[in-house]
Amino acid sequence: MNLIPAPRRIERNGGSGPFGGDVRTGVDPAVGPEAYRLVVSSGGAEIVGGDDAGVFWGRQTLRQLTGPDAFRRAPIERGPVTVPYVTIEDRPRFAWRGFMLDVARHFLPKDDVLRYVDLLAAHKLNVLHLHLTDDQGWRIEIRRYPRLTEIGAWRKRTRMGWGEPVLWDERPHGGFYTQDDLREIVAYAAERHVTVVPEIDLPGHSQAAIAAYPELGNTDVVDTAALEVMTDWGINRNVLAPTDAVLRFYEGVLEEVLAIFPGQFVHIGGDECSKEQWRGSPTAQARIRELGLRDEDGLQAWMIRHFDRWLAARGRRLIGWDEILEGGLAEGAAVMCWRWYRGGIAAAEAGHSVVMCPQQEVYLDHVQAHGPEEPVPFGWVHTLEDVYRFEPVPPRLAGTPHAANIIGAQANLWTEVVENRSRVDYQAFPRLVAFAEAVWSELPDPDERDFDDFERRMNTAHYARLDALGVGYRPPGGPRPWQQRPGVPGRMHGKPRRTWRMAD
Ligand code: TNX
Repeated sequence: MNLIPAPRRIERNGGSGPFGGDVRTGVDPAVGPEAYRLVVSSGGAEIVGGDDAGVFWGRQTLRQLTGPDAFRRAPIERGPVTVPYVTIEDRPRFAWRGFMLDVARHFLPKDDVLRYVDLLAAHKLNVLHLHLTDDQGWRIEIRRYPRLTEIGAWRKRTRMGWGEPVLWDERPHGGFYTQDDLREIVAYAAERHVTVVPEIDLPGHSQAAIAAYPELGNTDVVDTAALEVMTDWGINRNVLAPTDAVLRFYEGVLEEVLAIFPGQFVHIGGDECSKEQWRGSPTAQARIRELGLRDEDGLQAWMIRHFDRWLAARGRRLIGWDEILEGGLAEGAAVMCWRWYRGGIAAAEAGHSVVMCPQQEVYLDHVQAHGPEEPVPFGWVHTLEDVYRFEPVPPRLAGTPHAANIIGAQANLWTEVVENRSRVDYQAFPRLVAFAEAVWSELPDPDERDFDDFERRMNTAHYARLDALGVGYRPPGGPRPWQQRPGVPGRMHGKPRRTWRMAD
């Protein structure tokens, strides 16, 4: 059977027969969260889920059993569908099975986001993390601060690729989601048991906000009124000022965010905050002294802790990139570990929930094969097989009580070199399929995993499902001519990347 992600237990009841679409469903909490039992027989299909999500995942499995055409948007006339008679018992390994889309570097229209919700659901992935703000664009309507999108959602031009020669796409770029668009995305996702996690990145990655409201920046060291929405890539010096006015401003932003996104977690970024301006800013230095902090890192930690408490007081939980660990975190806050495994291990050992998304393993903006024909090659090479062998629980935590703090994992797709839906498809697929199996299925240790079997299931069924879905994946033989970007430079990282054994 060619199911992906592989279910925990399959029993063949012998034979197969036509399927007329008869599905009976029920919920029995004893089955467990997100778990299901699917029985297919000559009498039709029966799905008992531990909850509504379990029933829904059971339906996704049944859909795969009925063949690739089930993934088209409407039935095509091809005669009766034959299904194997089976009993399947299945449940996810992790509660957080996520995918991050960076809609800040390149805006992705609402319709494309909704389509990704469908693609995640078909693979039993259940978290869509939207990276909504960055130096290069602010993508969420905030009614009390209209300039965030009037100014912050648009940039004059865009750096093409990330290396030499320096090339520009001279067309202005931008876009944003209205609050109603986002409510629609949240509701559409909820119908498919996908939670949308919004990210408002602070105090770094904030130049688009500063371009809109110059008083948010370090006005005593730079002329922030002259700043524009950033047009190229990399870690940026222009960060938020550590003032009360800035805290109040972002509380205002987050109040509107909370009203749109009902989920437990709110992501406040916290990554890659340059300390250069704070070192030179009399205002920042006075703040450090006044708060009795050691240095600029303490200042960043103080800002993060402020929002940690602010969110907790409103019944939500903060999640942020692993830099937020550096100043000590309140109970309840969660960490997204992107720099190797170290931060995730420390956070899990300190009792925090951790989502593993190491860039050395599951960054889908990174290139997926060697070779000159790969479009705008960036990062390390993560092949389909590498992603299939991704293990969220590092060896040092395996078998310890801290392992339970690894609540899941996430594949991240940054979009500096990924400018539209077809490039997103190319980077995400097929690797997101391997990721889905790594976070749903109970797989052995990385080196023991049967990648040949996974590849067989891809070749005999899953590429046909992706074709039916209209996904512009990277074919196993390499990019099609129109998927290449000759002449647009990338930026490859140097070090080798197989890391899971080096995790601690
Ligand atoms: C690091 S991951 C970043 C992003 C970049 C990405 C490129 C993280 C928290 N920060 O801002 O887009 O690398 O791979």
